[in-house]
Amino acid sequence: FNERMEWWRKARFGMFIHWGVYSVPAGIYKDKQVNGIGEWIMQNGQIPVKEYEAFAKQFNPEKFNADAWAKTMKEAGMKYVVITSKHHDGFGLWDSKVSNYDIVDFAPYGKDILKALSEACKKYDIKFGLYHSIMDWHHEDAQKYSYLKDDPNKRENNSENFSNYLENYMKPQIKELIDNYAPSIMWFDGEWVEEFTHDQGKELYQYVRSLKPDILINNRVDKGRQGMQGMNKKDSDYAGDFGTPEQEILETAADTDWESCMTMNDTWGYKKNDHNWKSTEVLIHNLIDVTAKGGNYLLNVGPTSEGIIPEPSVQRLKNMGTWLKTNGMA
Ligand code: FUL
Repeated sequence: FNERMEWWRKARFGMFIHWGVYSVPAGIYKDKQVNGIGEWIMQNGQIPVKEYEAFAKQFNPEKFNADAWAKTMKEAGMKYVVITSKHHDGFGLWDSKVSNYDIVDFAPYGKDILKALSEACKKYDIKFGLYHSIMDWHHEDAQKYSYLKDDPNKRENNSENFSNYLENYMKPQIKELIDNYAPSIMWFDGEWVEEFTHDQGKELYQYVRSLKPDILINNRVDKGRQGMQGMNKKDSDYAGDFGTPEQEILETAADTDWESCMTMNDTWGYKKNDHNWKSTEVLIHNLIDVTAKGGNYLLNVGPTSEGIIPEPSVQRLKNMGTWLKTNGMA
């Protein structure tokens, strides 16, 4: 365990990327602002699957430049990246063979984003990780019929269907991801859905590890695992290599590995009208605070549907990199 955690413990600073179809509406549905975080617009705006798919049909990030993104990470002093292979909306950023709901088969762009980014990261010596949602609002055996409050087809949570989704859709997708991009990290989320069980979580952890023995897996692979839940050493029945406090920094050092993920404004996925940026000073302070307590800092960017990391984020990352260099830390 210590051996496979070694690079990660030294890494300290990584980039989180929330990117997907939600960057098209960018916080606005039917001319109205939808409250809440941008990548949740499908549920928060109660957008029917068909209408959301229409946004996917417009997702065409022509300005995406994988090399420039990896360079931005490098210059910021970041050592790894975790990007959304699939968020709760179910849309994939790679060419999946078990689904056509992805960037290559469903969107006009038609190019494999994960392939381009993983290759660029290799060039800049940045470790590549994937965020993958267990909850899925698009798959009919997952939450498709339960995320809308008044869906006419609504059905009670159904563990039989859900296992079908897990075994015949999610696991094959994860296998594709590991086979194709050899990620260093699998970062799961959405594990709180009713249908998903603790046993399935433990099994999923073992499955991923069997595919790539040295991969790192966050605690949210298992049931009810927000923040540091289950990271207490006594909970050894729980799966997961590191805890994931979200938008918070632990009060004191922990005796287990942890990573604090945080937004630079108030959303993970891009929202046109969110301009509430943290200052560079605050971000540097957070990085120092987290690392002083033995954690890693996973700082988020939410690129636009054109494929651009918002300028205020790029500026702050540049400033952080300069500060780290000036102070002999990068
Ligand atoms: C949460 C998700 O629901 C958010 O959309 C985001 O991805 C955050 C990092 O984790 O659980």
